[in-house]
Amino acid sequence: MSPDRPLRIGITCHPSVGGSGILASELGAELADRGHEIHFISHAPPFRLPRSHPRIHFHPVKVNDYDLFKYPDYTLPLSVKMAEVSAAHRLDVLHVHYAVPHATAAMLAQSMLPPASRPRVIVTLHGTDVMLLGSDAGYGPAIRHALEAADGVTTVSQFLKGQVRRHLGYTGAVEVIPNFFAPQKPTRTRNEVRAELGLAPGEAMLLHLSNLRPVKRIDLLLKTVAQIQPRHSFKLVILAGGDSSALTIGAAPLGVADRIVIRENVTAIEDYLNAADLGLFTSELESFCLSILEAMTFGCPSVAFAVGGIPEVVESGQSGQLVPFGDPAALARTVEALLADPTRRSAMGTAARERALMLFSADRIVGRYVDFYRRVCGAKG
Ligand code: GMT
Repeated sequence: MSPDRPLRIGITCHPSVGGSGILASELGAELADRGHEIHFISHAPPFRLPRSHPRIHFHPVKVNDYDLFKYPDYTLPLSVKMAEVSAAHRLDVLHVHYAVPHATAAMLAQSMLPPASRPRVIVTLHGTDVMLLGSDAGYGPAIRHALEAADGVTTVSQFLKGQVRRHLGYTGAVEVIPNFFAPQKPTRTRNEVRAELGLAPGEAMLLHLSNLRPVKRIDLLLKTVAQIQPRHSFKLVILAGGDSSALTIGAAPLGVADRIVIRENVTAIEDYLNAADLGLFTSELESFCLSILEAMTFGCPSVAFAVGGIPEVVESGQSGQLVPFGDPAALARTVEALLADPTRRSAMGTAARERALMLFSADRIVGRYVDFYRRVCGAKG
């Protein structure tokens, strides 16, 4: 293969709001901007995928609703669609994000095709596919089998690479390619956004973005907010990728309902990132934490627990502040100290932005995926 020929790449991810789907969509968009032909294969168009781009195509997978099955099956129609798109568009690579069920479907698709027209399969592992499903006896062996059959495996942090061996016993090569963020321009000014959110002059804007799954420990987020003083110095804006009714219910008994503003399924996240003063995250585990990176890109440092791959993203004390897991009081004190010291917060924000651009921008990372694709294609072809 000529080293300059644009690649034909199939991408499959979970299209719902979640880090792996967001990363896969942004990677597809960036690859298309660099001249590669991108084919998304999924049951719905991924969240945040540009709606019209001449080199981005979407191939829907129809999910069955046969009475015969108690649970609808997605893996088989996905694999058939992957094989169909691979053959019709002569794909070089099928790049699947999140192992379950995509790695197995890609493996099946590959084996349905004649050897000469098989795309290379690359699996990017994102987090819970390893740390949760990898240790589930009903999934682990299937995930490991699919990784062994794949042509390339990547993880989004060094931490997650270690977890692949630990949870799955997979000992093959794993390439670490960190997440990246390619922000859009904000569509509104900082003041417009703060007015929309009802922030009073002088009130600091804390920001939390997540899908509110149990691993995000929203219980600890609310306990932290309940301990931040002075009480009227801030509001916490939560961009929720999903139903936030449990969050509202949990806020009332802690007396923090008036400190919290919730927005669900926001697409123009840049408007909010640009208006925020400090990120606040309470996950018990994260392979990376894309949301912290998104905030960093806008010069907004975060306070978080030092878990999983977060210390690879944030240098504590420089580009954000990390505290040991499980101590909301420590998080609250850290937030208070940074809210009280705008000079330090601003220096941290500058360091956060520089680090984000230096290590985790599209320009730094997308080329590493392209090099990896070409290496994997060259190695087999
Ligand atoms: O847990 C989530 O929020 C979703 C999950 C996913 O698969 O979409 O996120 C994982 O992938 C993100 C993108 O690589 C990482 O930034 C998150 O840290 C990771 N989540 C966990 O490891 C729990």
